[in-house]
Amino acid sequence: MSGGLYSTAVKDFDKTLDLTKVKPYGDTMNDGKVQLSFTLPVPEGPEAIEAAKKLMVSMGFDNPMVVFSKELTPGFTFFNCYGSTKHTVDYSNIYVPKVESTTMDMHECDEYIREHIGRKLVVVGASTGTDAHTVGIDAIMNMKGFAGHYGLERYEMIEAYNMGSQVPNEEFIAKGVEVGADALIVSQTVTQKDIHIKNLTELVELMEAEGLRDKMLLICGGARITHELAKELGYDAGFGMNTYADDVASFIAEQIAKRKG
Ligand code: B12
Repeated sequence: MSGGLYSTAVKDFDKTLDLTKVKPYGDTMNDGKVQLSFTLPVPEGPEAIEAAKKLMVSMGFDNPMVVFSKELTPGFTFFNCYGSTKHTVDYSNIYVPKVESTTMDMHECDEYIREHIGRKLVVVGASTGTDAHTVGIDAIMNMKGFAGHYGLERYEMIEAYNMGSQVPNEEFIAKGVEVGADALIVSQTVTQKDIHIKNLTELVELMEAEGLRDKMLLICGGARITHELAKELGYDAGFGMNTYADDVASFIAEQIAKRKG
C-alpha cells in the first residue's frame, strides 16, 4: 500500500485528492496538466503545429497547446506542448518490490561492520561486458563520492576494487576470487536490445557453473535497473537511479552479518 506522509499532508489541505484516481498536478488539484516535448519528422509551420495538437488529442490530452516549436534541421520540427490528460492512476494499489534494508551513513556502516562482522568487507565493482559507462560505478565506488555521499573506497571497513568499464564477466569473477570478495557489484547503463539482460545473465550463469554463486553477494545497478528485475535474473539486489554508496554498503553489511549469524 502506497501513500505515506506526503499524501497525508496534501490531503489535509485539499479534500478533492483521491489516491485511487490521481491526475498530474499543474496549478490546481486534478487539472491533469502535463508538459511534453517531442519531434515530428515534418517541416516547421502551421500544419506541423496542427499535427502536433492532433497527436496530443490521440494521446489522451484535452486542450492541447503548442507553446514553442522550432525546426531542428530541414524536415524535422521540435515542439514543447501543454495538455490536460484524461487519464488517472490508482496510486493506492501500487506495489513496487524494493531492497529491504536500513540505509546507514558511512560512519554508521563502518561501525556496524566492526561490531557485527569484525573484519573488512571486500567489494569488487565494474561496468561489465561492452558497457563503456563508468560514471555510475564511479559514483558508488570513488573515494570522493557523488552528490555528497562518499564512495565505498572511503569506508574504513570496506576494501573496494573498481575495475572500470568494459570488463569481461570472466575477468570480473576472477578478480572476485583473487581478492576473496564478499560482493560483486555490477553497473549496467546501456539497455538497448536488452544487452544488460544478456550480460547480467551470463555473469550469474558463469558463477553458477563455477560453484561460486553462493559464496558472494551479487548486486547490480543502473538507471534502468530495478530490484524486481535483479531478483528475476538471480541477483541478491538491484539498485536504480538516485541510489548511493550508503544504500549498497548498508545492504552488503546487513546481508553478510546475517550470513555470519
Ligand atoms: C555520459 C554518457 C556517456 C559517456 C560515458 C562516459 C563515461 N566515462 O561513463 C559516453 C559519451 C562515452 C557515452 C557513450 C555511449 N552512450 Co551514453 N550516456 C551518457 C549520459 C549522458 C550520462 C550517463 C551518466 O553518466 N549518468 C550519471 C550517473 C551518475 O548516473 P547512473 O549511471 O544512472 O548511476 C546512478 C544510478 O543508476 C546508480 N548506479 C549505477 N550503477 C550502479 C551500480 C551499482 C552496483 C549500484 C548499487 C548503483 C548503481 O548509482 C548512480 C548514482 O546514483 C546518458 C544520458 C543521461 N543523461 O543519463 C547517456 C546514455 C546512457 N548513453 C546511451 C548510449 C546509447 C550510449 C552509446 C551506446 C552511444 C553510441 N551509439 O555510441 C555509447 C555507449 C558505448 C558503449 N559501448 O557502452 C543511452 C543509453 C540508452 C539505453 N537505454 O540503452 C543514454 C541513456 C543516452 C540516450 N538517451 O540515448 N555515454
